Amino acid sequence: MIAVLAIGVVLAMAQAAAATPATTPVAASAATASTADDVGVLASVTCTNGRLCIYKDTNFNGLARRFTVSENDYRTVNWWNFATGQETSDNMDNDASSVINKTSTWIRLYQDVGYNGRVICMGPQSSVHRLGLFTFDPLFNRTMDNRVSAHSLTRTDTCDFRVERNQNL
Ligand SMILES: [Ca+2]
Repeated sequence: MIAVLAIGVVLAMAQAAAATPATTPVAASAATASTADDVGVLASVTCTNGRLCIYKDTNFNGLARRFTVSENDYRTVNWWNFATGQETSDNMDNDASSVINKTSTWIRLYQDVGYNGRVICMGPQSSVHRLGLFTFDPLFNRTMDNRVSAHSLTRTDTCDFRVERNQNL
């Protein structure tokens, strides 16, 4: 076992040396125990097949909501707390940070209510762990994080950003 690990480290070092000489081999810390912040303390609801799942926090954490139909105004839709099984009084408008599309269709997320503004298109079985990946104004670092206000499972508007079928960003 130790010999196998040692070979793995050597190989990792050789690969690292070929690309970026200063990197530390990842294999060396493989046995490190999990810490509180990476074992799902804040983990939210699982996104089951057939649903579009919107999460308040990045990495599919925190308050969330699951959908099977379109919603044109997040000001009128509240987050759910899946840890308590209760709907909150906190509305979803301009508050989403990650999304999973487990439906069998393309879905669209909109910057503005009424299916307006910039559009993120997501293929079937795709996900985005951080909507901040989608920058529309680099100068002022404005992104799609905390900006989505509606979604559609049926519309075909032009995409400003795309996540392909089965792609996980
Ligand atoms: Ca918005």
